[in-house]
Amino acid sequence: MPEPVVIATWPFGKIAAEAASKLLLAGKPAIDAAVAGAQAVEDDGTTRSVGFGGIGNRIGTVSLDSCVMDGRTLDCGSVAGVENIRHVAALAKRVYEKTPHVMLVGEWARIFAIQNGFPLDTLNTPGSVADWEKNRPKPDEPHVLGHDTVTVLAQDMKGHLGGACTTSGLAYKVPGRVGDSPIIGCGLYVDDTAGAAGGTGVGEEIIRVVGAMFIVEQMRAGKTPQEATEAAIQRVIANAGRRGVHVASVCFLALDPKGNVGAACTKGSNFTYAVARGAKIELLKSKELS
Ligand code: SD4
Repeated sequence: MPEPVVIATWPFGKIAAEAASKLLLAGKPAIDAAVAGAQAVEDDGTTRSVGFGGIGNRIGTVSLDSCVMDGRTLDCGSVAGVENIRHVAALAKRVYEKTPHVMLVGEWARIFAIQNGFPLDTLNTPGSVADWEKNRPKPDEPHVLGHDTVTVLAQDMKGHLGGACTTSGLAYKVPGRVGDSPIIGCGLYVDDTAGAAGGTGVGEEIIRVVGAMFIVEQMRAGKTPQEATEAAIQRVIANAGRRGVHVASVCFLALDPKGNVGAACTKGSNFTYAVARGAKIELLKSKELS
């Protein structure tokens, strides 16, 4: 029986990996473990970029994006621009469980949440409001790129893959803006027959390369998870060169059907990620490319 594996973005990925590993070691499916891992970070009020305590948009509203995918069946669900609901990864899962659709957005995603028993919640905390006030850009200043999504990829004891991605998106984003995180194929893609991948960083650049799907298809074609994430980052870098813009912070994770993992990011991203094998969890530093 394969040893369960979890890989999750950023130092708070440890919180996710711990919660996900517990379920995997109890024999639960990868998709449920990934959602539980994402939810543990959504519940952590000190993480300024996910769920409760996430940082607000330009007008101070916390608006959440999430998606989930089950590698066994390609079942996937997604919600975007959701306010006042904390557990958006679980909500994204509910979308494919309860409707024939993949994605719900905005006010109607919130109504769907209420219909499904998710409580209305205040996502701002005193700390997140204070941080928002302290760091807010002036109206004519460019975007402040504060970010950090949690993306969780898991493999269960039956060898199946599952993933979840949840975020409050870029800090101070324009109201209504949606990044890569709730878009299947961009922030997350999971297919038992090829692998799982996910991203964090400036969503506009991840969307431009359809990052997660690109990486999974590279693995399908024979690349290792490490090679596949590096190929995606090279493409992000090439795009910036071609467009004459600076290279944004973009980071990718991947997990193949054999339980091998890989990670790569653009220079200066300072990207760390958690890897759990069985009950052992470690924090690793990603390779940076320029
Ligand atoms: C977004 N990719 O909304 C997200 C933000 C993020 O690490 O990941 N930050 O663009």
